[in-house]
Amino acid sequence: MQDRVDELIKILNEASRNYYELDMPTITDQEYDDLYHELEQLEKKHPELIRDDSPTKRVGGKVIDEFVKVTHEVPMMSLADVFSEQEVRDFDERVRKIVANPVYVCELKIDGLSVSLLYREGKLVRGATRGNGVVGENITHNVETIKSIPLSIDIQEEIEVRGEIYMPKRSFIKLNEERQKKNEPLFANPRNAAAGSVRQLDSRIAAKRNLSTFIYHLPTPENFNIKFHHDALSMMCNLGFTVNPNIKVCNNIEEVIDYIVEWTNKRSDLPYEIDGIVIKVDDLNEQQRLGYTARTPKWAVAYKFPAEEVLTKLTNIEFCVGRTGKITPRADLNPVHLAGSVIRSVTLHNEDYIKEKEIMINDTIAIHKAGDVIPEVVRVIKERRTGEEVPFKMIETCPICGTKLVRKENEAAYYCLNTMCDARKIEGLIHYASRDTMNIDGFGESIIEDFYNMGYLKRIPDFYKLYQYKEELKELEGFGEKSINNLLSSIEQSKENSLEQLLFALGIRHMGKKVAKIVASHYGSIDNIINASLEDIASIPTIGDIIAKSIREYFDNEENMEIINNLKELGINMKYLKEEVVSDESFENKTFVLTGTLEVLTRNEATDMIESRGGKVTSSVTKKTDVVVVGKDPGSKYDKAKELGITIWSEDELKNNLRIE
Ligand code: 3BD
Repeated sequence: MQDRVDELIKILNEASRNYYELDMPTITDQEYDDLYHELEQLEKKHPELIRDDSPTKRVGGKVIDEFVKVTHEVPMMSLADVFSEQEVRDFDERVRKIVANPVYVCELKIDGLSVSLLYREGKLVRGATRGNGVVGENITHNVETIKSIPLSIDIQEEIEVRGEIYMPKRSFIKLNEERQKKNEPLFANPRNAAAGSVRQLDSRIAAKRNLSTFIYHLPTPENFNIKFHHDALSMMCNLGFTVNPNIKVCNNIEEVIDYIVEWTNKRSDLPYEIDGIVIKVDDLNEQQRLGYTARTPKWAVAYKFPAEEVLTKLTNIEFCVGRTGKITPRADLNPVHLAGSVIRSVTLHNEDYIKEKEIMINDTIAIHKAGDVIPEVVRVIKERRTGEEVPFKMIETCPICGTKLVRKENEAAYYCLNTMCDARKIEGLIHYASRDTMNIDGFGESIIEDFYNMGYLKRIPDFYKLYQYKEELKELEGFGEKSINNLLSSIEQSKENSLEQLLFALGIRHMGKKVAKIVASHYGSIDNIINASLEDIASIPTIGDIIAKSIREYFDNEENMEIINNLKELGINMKYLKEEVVSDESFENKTFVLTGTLEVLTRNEATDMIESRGGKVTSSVTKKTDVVVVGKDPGSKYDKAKELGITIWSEDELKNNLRIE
């Protein structure tokens, strides 16, 4: 029996190494599954035969209560970033001041998240995130599910290795497709998807996510008599870790530059994302001589790629009518691949934007992804003009209802002011159902448009009468009993939403998510708002005159009041439901200070989220401060925090701790 178990473990582990590390599958998925199943059955009957390195131990099911902090014996450093060939040469100059003829190792900079793996007596005993470099979090339960990480290695001494956990591009696309189908929020990029997977308490999630690793650092080479970084990489590879095969030992900076050029061009062919090249001095003695700054080694830099950019032809400019009647020009493009997706159109914002960028129809334009998500026009390639270009002309009437458009004072945008315009009504209904408002699952934009055009859904209250047409809807293409039931039940569910969601959903001018929250919590119920005077509304802190006026106007309008009364009759909740504070160890009763510019979150958002988890945000750093969150260009608060030895988080770390993508 033991023999068969041993044999199965050997075959399965080898197959998975061939598949994940060498990219050369040796058995089919079906064969793998069958052998795996056989092993599972044997282990179930004879638990005494279960070995530590059995592949069945990788698929987790354990749920742990919270992340335990771990202190990195050797701190995990940061890397200094450089952005141009010149800065790479400058780095070489600095190195040469200390060592005569440096040899460099170039590595692809994997866009994932750093991990530390600790082995004792040949067994994986701890996996940890980088955290702030000194203190990370214990993620052993998730790390154990990653197939490219060996659970046991052939070395008895304690050894730590470090590397990057990443999600392959294809797995990321597949994951997002699945999430889209389930109407779950999408991950912005593979790195966030990997980070989101690893920071799950339930290891079954990470186990399903197809994560992989590349190992690139041995923090204690002296223990293994290693003299060169490239030898450390070979040793780790021989131990069974996955080391990226595309490393290069370079004898001078010209070879380094060649490597950078080569991979800048080949980067999109890789099955995983890289965001730059890491350049390291190979000789560990020389590394010692070069030393460290407070946060980074002086013997390494990261060359960061410029944001990806592609050229394509702008074939037409169309106009979209928004919920508020705002007209937005949108460019149709010849479809192109850009940073992992196919781009067919890009927003041109408004007339001024098009004029400023001198965009003409049929132009060749360069596009990139702003913040790596939303495509944006970078510039027109005027050298490519052929004479076939057509100047842009702003339309004067609404493309849907034909009403004359107006340009408001001090605004770049034109508006269709016809409140009966079909486009505006459809957009208003889409807004009502969307995630940030009433969050009615299963209602894609095109479904709402179809229902509108078929007459089932003309006004907001109609959502709650759709059940009357259940039989008709079931017959529509793309629908069935099940999807209609799901849709109707999420419509029902939306009746229980809190007042701020409804306020935002109604489409009151200037009523955004934050204002809705403030107004809802101030008044508690919609009746109190309806009965409030203009002055009373305007006296709420942070609510300005313009917003107050627009709220008053909305509720003074008869048609709007009819909608409200209809919704009331239909049983929609119109009271503010106090949010429960989610208790969260990292935030509860802790005092935070934000300094510097945050790039993704606004200050208010960060404050809200910290507070909703039981934390407090204050403005000055004192001994009582628990965490200082440092954005771009931080001021003296950052220095003070370092001086006082207070925990410092980057914006990324804040987001990780908040578990947001
Ligand atoms: C990679 C540091 C040193 C050991 C410090 C030289 C900053 C993320 O492929 N080498 C690599 C990669 C990352 C590295 C080092 N080599 N540090 C490396 C790295 N091939 N991505 N990083 N890191 C890892 C970081 N992470 C989060 C926040 C701040 N810094």
